[in-house]
Amino acid sequence: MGKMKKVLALLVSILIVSASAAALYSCRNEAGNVDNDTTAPTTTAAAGGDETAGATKPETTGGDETTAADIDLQTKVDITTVSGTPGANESEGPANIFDGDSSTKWCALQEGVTVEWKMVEPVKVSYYYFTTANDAPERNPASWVLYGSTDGENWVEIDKVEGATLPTEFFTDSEKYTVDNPQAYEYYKLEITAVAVPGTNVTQFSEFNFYQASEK
Ligand SMILES: [Ca+2]
Repeated sequence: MGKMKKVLALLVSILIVSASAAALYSCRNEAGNVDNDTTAPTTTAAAGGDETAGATKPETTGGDETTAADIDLQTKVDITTVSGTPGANESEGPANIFDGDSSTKWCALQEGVTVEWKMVEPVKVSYYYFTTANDAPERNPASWVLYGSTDGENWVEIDKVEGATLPTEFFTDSEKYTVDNPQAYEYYKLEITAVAVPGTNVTQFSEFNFYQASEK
């Protein structure tokens, strides 16, 4: 009987291992689907500027009905114009906050950093949020000022936040910050004036997500 139990236990173990392997495989498939999905918002966002086109693609807009018509402003950043406090190395520069990829970050070796950029056309920032990076939440932005400009020289303060707490979890979206009475600007500037733990001497985040709400 003891041997029978051992054989049974072995069989059960094999089944569990097989099931786990199957689960892992299906996770990979799901991850693949997620990757596919990440391209969908870009398509949706591109169509967002043209509400008629968006309406003809219910399969891409149906997933997120409340923001389907909002414009993902990352798609309207002229990426060649992004400049600011350099990253710790060439692969961690400020343009990384607009690539829609939480695995790439802007990581600057100081507190008090600035990034400026030009949009391909004037846009209104209705709301925005950050995505944290892959490590070190003490480097998260805690205070910042967002500016807009029509000429890239004269700046208007759009929003100012002090003492915010971003998620300590990695690769995680912050809460949304709403801009009161958004106006159209072609140029934007973001100053991060403090990080979560003063004295860290490093500022980082992976994404600056910003949207123009649909006007109905
Ligand atoms: Ca990124």
